Amino acid sequence: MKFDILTLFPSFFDSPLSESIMKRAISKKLIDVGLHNIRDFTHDKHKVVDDAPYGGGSGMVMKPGPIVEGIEQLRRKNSRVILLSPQGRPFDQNKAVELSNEEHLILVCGRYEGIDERVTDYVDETISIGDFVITGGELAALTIVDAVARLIPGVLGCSESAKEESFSWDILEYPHYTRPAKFRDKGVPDVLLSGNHEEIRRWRRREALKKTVLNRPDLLEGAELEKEDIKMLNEIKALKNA
Ligand code: 4GY
Repeated sequence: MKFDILTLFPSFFDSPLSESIMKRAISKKLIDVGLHNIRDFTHDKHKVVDDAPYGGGSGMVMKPGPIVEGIEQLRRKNSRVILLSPQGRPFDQNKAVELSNEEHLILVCGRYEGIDERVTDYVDETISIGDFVITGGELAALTIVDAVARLIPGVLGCSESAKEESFSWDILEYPHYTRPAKFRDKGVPDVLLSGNHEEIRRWRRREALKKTVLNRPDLLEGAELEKEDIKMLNEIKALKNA
């Protein structure tokens, strides 16, 4: 899969892409990341990419011209062009799976106070990585590259298969433990050392449900739960109320 990134700071991506999984994915040619400076698509002597906002207000706005020219030069028949912005549709694991089936993603990173709204007519969609503001779209683009790349067959080691996570995203993951068996004054739940796989499975499910009730009750709204889950949830709620 090819990613082309339009940014004012192409070097921002050098170090994240030169480590670990991403580095290996690139050297194995499972992914290819092209970096393109939006400033290179200007035509004026001073390579201006921003200007004051119409209507007044503070800060600068990214001009549409250089970004749209960049998109037009990179776009191919099978490209999907994505603008990163807090005003976009929320990114999630389902979207990552969907994007992992594309051949070519063009990711557009903004800076300053915002991007001229007319750019949205030249992108296929606008995506937000969350309800917060970061200083530029670069970290958002990297998040998408990472979440999508790890779903491509061969990118992760065979020990960690990524595809399964997306099937059941209605509850959070169960807690993990590794050696040492005693850390400071904290032990490991006995059941994990018991060798009783059915008990371990039930314990993990219950802990996952507890975490979900506590941290992400919204996930349970649309969840398809087994009879066993509903029984566990009722027990968890009874414990909460006690
Ligand atoms: N959240 N999800 C996000 C962001 C920074 C001004 C437009 C986000 O995707 N991008 O906060 N981006 C802004 C900075 C220009 C992008």
